[in-house]
Amino acid sequence: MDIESIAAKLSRGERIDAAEAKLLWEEAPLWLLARLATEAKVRKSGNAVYYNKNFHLEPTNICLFECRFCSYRRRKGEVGAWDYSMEEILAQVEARKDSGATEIHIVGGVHPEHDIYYYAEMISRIKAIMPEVCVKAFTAVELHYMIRKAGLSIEEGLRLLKEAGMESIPGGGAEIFDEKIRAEICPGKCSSAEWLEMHEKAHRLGFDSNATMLYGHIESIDHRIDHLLRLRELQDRTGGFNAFIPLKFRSANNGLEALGETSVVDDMRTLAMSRLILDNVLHIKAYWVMYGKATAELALSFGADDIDGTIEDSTKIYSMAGAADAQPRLTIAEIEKMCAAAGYKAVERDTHYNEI
Ligand code: V47
Ligand code: SF4
Repeated sequence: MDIESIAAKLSRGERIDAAEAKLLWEEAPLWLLARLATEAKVRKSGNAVYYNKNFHLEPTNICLFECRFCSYRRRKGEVGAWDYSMEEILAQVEARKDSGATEIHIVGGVHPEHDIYYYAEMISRIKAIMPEVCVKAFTAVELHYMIRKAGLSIEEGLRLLKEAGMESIPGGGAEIFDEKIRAEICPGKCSSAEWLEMHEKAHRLGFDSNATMLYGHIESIDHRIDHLLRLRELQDRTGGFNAFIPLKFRSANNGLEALGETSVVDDMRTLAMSRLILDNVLHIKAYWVMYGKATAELALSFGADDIDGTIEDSTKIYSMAGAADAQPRLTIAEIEKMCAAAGYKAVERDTHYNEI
């Protein structure tokens, strides 16, 4: 096994195993990863780079977990905590109902008192205001907690939310699947097996979803490869993942601050290797709110074919962890310019990647 033969295999569209991925990840020159990832991207999405018009709702940052990488969570009553009422959330939707958004992404802390019936009501009242919008809501971690708390089976809980109008599940909460690393960075949170089970059951009930990986903290390349292979294995069985999103650990204001942040070169290698290992996932998202605009543009030469949303990315997860823009905004003209500079065409999509 050498780099040249692995590269030839990838160019023929063949799958690589863990050992081949490790050699490539650790030793291939950067230009080769860019070339191979670009070939794989073009096979899947031609000259398109996707974006969508969405906005975020973050009902609360009160959370009963204490993930060490999180800059966002607060205890009830602590300075910086928020917990919007139902009426306040609906007012946020009302204010943006004519914005042209096709997606609302709802995510937040795991609040000990808000239950699944409260969130089902929230979704159905949002849909009454914006009937056409796609609600992409709750990480597997939030879902796992609210469904178990209600004493429901996973299927019963997911069906309840589906009937309320939820269509898709975001990719958060995956972190790193390796059990030892997971126990170090986010003890007590739903396990890797439970995260994967939630997505598998959701796919079987007709939801589609995304998957993420939090990298650049205490994990090794082997842990990243293991994470990607567990996703590839599930995708082989269900085909329900739309996109994979590598999430770069941002170090400000959290329990892992002393680690600092990984390099942009590591970001590019991680994007390219995600594209090459996940041969059965159509889209790789370079989430510009986390990378910043310049790095997101660079990512388009390393296999990414999606840059997520526009309109107003009101998420506070990244600004509170030190990402560059406190009020992130990207106009459509900027997106078009960014994609053209990378040699691609910006294409608007909905949550399910139908072109608009
Ligand atoms: O699970 C928290 C991550 C995730 C930090 O599905 C951090 O379209 C870096 O999953 N540094 C939530 N990352 C956000 C998320 C997401 C974002 C955009 C699009 C989609 C999608 C999903 O944020 C958490 C965690 O992995 N996170 N703190 C931090 N300091
Ligand atoms: Fe809570 Fe999510 Fe932060 Fe973990 S990452 S502490 S689950 S808000």
